[in-house]
Amino acid sequence: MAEIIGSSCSRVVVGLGKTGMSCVRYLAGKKLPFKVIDTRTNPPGLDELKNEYPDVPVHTGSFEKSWLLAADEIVLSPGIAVATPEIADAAATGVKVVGDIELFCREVNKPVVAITGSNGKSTVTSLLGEMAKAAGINVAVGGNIGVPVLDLLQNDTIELFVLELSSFQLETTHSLRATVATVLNLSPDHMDRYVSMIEYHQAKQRIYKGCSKAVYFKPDALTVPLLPQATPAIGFTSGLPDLNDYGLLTDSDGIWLCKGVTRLLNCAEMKLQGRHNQTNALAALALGESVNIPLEAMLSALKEFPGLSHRCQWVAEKDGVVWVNDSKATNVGASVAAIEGLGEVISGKVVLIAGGDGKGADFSQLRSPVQRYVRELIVIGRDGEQIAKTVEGAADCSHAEGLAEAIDRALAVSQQGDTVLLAPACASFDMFSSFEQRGDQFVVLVKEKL
Ligand code: UMA
Ligand code: ADP
Repeated sequence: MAEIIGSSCSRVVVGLGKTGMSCVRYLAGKKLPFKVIDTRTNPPGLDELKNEYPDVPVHTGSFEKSWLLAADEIVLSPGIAVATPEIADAAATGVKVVGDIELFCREVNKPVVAITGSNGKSTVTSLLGEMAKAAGINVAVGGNIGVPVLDLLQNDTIELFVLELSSFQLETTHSLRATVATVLNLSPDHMDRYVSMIEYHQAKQRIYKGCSKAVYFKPDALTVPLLPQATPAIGFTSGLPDLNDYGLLTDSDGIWLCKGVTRLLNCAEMKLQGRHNQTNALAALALGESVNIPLEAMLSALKEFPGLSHRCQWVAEKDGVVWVNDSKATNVGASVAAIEGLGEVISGKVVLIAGGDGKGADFSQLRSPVQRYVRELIVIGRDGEQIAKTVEGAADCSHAEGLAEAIDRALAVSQQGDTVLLAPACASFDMFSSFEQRGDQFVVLVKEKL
């Protein structure tokens, strides 16, 4: 390993987005030599790289194969798959392929909580960060949530790292050894990048490698850690828990978060809404317990945490109709959770706006919740038509050119007691720059039109 870490290692950073630039800053800060490649002709960090690090060799517009083949180590951004032919060819000749998380793992010497799953990652990551803060712990939160992990290392007073990790990041992570790791749930996502669910599952399972403790969602077999029996594990569930697990108890006075037979908090005291957020709260409690965050601080954070923007976010109410922005529902599982979570508690029905870039998904899981809870499905975007075909007959369906037209249609068909829900089950990239832009536009248009 010494030659991989030392300055004699020939290293190529591939990708100049947020991750690539954090790797550049990190390696330059350590005075380690490296080159940079980005396949885009004008990638985001190029000006900063040229201005701040003029001596670093850079190649843009394609993979410079000769650099890749001559490297000892490629530091690969998550947006580029390890299976990309140019990367795979280099790996086949013995070049090590790592990501920013692996560089972080080589350096970190404080407890690390590692969180993955198809949905709920950002919510659980932020919530756990808030729990740690409430306990007076100097915590750093980062990873796929938007702050590259190497940037977190600049502060040497941090006592605890809470990391959201995507399957893309896990593909290039080999020595995580988290203090506690979790796969929150697993449903199809990124099927344009993975050959099958088996490959996606394998990428997610990498989070458990070498962990001291695992937390998993008992009803979802794909989250069960494939680890030696000796590794301690805590389960959480949406039903009644076993003695040392976390779960939910429904009683005449509401739904309770429980550990074993002990009632911890009535869900009515939380601002987070929906069954999926109740299990997210349980996951955060189990993770927090694993890094010794006092229960009292965790419960006080749970009462205060308002949830994140674009995740089942209340936008407005008019004429008895509530408008909700769940633009972050970028896959089918997330959209189903939102439809069911809201559909179960409202007096009317859901008017659903869905569609966008489906990332190769199979939309058939939407059929049953649409049939049960949706008054009308309004489809938008590139794969809207495919969603409409898949759920045909389950509910009324209409097509809109864009968000503005979809909102007009929702205004026309919604009735008192209904909720109009933007939960696209798709990524946004066919029409918007990000899920945030899609959600922001929805919020602005709804406020204009009501
Ligand atoms: N790209 C190229 N050529 C290159 C390098 C990148 O075309 O040489 C393209 C990629 O295909 C991708 C885009 O550029 O479409 C961005 O990729 P990137 O690897 O440069 O991304 P970063 O800006 O570094 O952001 C990444 C994560 N992005 C991805 O995994 C695609 C961010 O998660 C993360 O917040 C950030 O690192 C900090 O850790 C975003 C995301 O969409 C929010 N993640 C996916 C998800 O949540 O579903 C996994
Ligand atoms: P991620 O970071 O994994 O994308 P978020 O916390 O940002 O997760 O939530 C994304 C979407 O997933 C939300 O809009 C919500 O509808 C849905 N969601 C959140 N938690 C869960 C869960 N535990 N199970 C299923 N869906 C969920």
